[in-house]
Amino acid sequence: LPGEGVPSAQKSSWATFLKSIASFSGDLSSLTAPPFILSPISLTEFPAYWCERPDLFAAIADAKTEKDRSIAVLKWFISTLKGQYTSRNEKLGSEKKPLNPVLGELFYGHWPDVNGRGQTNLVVEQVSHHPPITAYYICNPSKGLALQGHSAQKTSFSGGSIIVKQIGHAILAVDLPGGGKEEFLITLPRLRIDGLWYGSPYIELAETSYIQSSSGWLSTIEYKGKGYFSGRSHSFKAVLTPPGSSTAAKKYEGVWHETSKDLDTGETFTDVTTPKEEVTVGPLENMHDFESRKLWQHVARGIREGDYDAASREKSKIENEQRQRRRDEQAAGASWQLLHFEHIPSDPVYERLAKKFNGNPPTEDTYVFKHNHSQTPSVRSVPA
Ligand code: CLR
Repeated sequence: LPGEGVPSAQKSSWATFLKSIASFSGDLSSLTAPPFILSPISLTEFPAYWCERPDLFAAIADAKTEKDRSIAVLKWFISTLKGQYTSRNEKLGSEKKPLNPVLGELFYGHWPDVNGRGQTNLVVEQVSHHPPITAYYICNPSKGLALQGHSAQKTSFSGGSIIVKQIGHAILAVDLPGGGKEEFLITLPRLRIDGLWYGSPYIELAETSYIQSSSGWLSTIEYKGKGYFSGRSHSFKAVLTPPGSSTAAKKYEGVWHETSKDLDTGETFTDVTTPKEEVTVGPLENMHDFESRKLWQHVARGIREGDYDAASREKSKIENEQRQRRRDEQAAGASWQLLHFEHIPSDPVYERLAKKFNGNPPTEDTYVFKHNHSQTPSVRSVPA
């Protein structure tokens, strides 16, 4: 039934919210939504989804050939999708509206070294507030792996769904045993947020995303939902093509939230029915004021405990403090300095790799991580 997932006291405010998104395109984060749809988690925590299968991430470094590394990257990438796009439904009952990070918000975490896979470190910084842009760096120094990316969204409304175009890309750099690096450009799929009418939103992926290796191997991943070629939600097909050829060397098919298989051998390719490993985060007492969980703690508590007046009071405090900061900066003729990332107008790695598969756009800006691998576990020195 329409509005089924909406608490009765919030039905009219949900209807108002839907009307406002229908007549709106751009930055959804600024729209006021009814309390039941609010998540106590900030968008700066989302990059952790990239590494909740740290073994699959580490396995990329153990592959021996260009082809096998491309297969390992594809396998790891597909295995992140369930966490990226369905975990709020599993944890919070439906897709929710995340907290909109403040400029300079930080999120640090790691996944411990288990069985020689090496420790993986995560650094996230909100590098823009208007529009919201989140930059991240994930590395496993002992395996010579580093993922750097940034994420923004352009939203529109169509046929009762929110369409989210992901802006940004990720580059995975793999140190090769004989020296040198192999690089992978990862583009991001389009999202459709369905179930709005019922008040229980969920994500479906659409269209195509790519993983282009500097070695020339290319993965093309096609996403479909219910009622398309497979009739199942969260379906995908992936083909891996060798350098300079469009003839598939490998084909995979399945559902990204459960399992998929290698179409030639029939063997299982991905299986995410086993538990994932959530990121380890240090204690709140040791956090700087700008670290996400500390910054939002009172808002998050209000949302979790259903005390929405407290949540909105605390949120206003943060927003007012931010506005004051911007005014002070302007008066001083200063601007906010990013801590871990540097903005560059055009990413040379993106440009070089996008050219190989006629990627669109041909160039993109990026946020480069300023430190090196070995610094990531201790980058928690934040200016006052
Ligand atoms: C952020 C980058 C991650 C993958 C990801 C998953 C869910 C997306 C999120 C990104 C961006 C913000 C998002 C969210 C789902 C809902 C939310 C689009 C792309 C919007 C802002 C909230 C809409 C409100 C409805 C739920 C009513 O790697």
